[in-house]
Amino acid sequence: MKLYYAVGTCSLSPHIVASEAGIPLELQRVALGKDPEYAAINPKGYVPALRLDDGSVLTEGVAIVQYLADRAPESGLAPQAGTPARYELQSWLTFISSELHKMYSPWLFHPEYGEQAQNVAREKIATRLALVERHLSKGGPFLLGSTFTAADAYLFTIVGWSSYAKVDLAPYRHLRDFMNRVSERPKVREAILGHGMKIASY
Ligand SMILES: N[C@@H](CCC(=O)N[C@@H](CS)C(=O)NCC(=O)O)C(=O)O
Repeated sequence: MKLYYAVGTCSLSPHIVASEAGIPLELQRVALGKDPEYAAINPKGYVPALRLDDGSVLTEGVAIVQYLADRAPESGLAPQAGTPARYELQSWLTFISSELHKMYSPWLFHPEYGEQAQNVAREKIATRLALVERHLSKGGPFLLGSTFTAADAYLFTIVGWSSYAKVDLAPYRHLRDFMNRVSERPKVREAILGHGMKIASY
């Protein structure tokens, strides 16, 4: 399988899931917006995309991480389809995608939107992070409890943008503990470095 990725982006999330699942990935770096060949592979133009072994291309991070996790059910990265725990995973993945990912990006990555719009995005993000903080304060240590899942990989990836996006994580002690805990996992570190990124502490 081949992962189309770009440094510093949400394509880190499927990379972490593959690494944790023990699935070897061929990696192809994409120059976002400047790569006509990639536009033919994924007409959406963005990363991530996953070339499957049958040659087809799967897009959307939330679908890709579940596809990868389902290739290694013993990893626990995604609970079995149809179980309440799987719907809980999907609930978190959707929350991270629509309430966090798409609040950080594009809003906080494009200064041309202006400070007022960016501050509105930061306020929204703060209410969402407070919710995650309350959830993790109940013990966690991960979103679904004791097992690291694809939702943790995605949350880690997006919250990892906070310093760049000037989102202050100081009020969220449990979330910062979570970030440090995840970044200490050897397979996560492998994925971060393989993605051309640096390991941070929170
Ligand atoms: N809905 C997509 C969004 C992916 C996305 O926002 N990718 C960003 C990087 S984090 C990107 O490639 N942006 C470039 C663009 O939109 O052209 C997903 O969740 O996979």
